[in-house]
Amino acid sequence: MKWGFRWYGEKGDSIPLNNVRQIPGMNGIVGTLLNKLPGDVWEVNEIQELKDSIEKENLELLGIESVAIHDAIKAGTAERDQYIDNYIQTIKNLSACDVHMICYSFKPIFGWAKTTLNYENEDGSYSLVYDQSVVDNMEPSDMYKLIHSQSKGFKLPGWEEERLKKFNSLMATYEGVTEEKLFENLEYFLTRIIPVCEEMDVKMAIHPDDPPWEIFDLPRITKNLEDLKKILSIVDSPYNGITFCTGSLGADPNNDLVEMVREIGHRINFVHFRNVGFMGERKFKETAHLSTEGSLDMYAIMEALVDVGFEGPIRPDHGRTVWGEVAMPGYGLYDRAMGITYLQGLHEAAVKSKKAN
Ligand SMILES: [Mn+2]
Repeated sequence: MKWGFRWYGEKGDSIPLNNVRQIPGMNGIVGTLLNKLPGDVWEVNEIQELKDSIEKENLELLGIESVAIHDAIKAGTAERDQYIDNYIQTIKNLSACDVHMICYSFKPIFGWAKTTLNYENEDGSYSLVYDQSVVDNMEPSDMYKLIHSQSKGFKLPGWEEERLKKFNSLMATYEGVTEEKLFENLEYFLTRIIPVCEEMDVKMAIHPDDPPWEIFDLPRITKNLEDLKKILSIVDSPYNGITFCTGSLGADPNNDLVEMVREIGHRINFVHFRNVGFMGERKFKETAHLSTEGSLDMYAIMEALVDVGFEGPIRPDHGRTVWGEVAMPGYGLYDRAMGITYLQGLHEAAVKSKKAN
């Protein structure tokens, strides 16, 4: 596995790359260009600049998270072809810079949602929490206000203010887009881009829904094993793969993560590793990464990944905010560093126990 860390760039992240470099066993960064809006072409010189800044610290650019999909593609409007052309150009430009993995999601409007970004745990650390009962009592547009009021001034991925300004027209864009329609639009997109990905050696990795159920009546098509299998069958290619996000899929207790890895592990192109703690019906918090701190069996998941021979990039996903750190909610240095050290330990144990048996 390639051990990675999500990093938002010199201007967008509070954490100096050198600090990431000091985490034991770290191989690289999953990076992004924060100035890019969905639909923009990522130019070679911009990608190269990002790559150079990472390589200067002896780290590798393991992939991009995310190259966002324009709403015209997701909603299937008349302008989609031009944006797919742009996307294809970005794939080619990434390949020209020797970058080979793109994490993306295909979710209308809300990429991820939480209701509390700074929930205080008993030990004084802070977690992100999702509570469906809060969402049930609010308007979709209020979700933006709720998230922004808690972002501590950080620009949060997927909650760009530029999109908020166009919120009503965005909602209108998705009018009539059912789950079936959204799936067809993904099919249209993948059918066009995957042949290019194959040629360019760039692996796509779709991120599951967070939370993995419908919110505000917007369709969701990456919620469970059935959904993911359906997506993988659109184009039967290793380049059409998934981001296995344990915290997203694991928020639904009906999702058996070990079974998922065993069934579709050969198509996992990227792993997000984090734990969640169930607090009630459709209510959960993002805990520390350890199995004992949350509801998921992290060792069993790691063991399954080792068993299926996963060799791609893996990173600790959202952590708590601890030790008084001032950081983007979910993306502090300390708890994610503890998280990756723990998951490297799980990995070593799983590999050695497999050899012993
Ligand atoms: Mn994730």
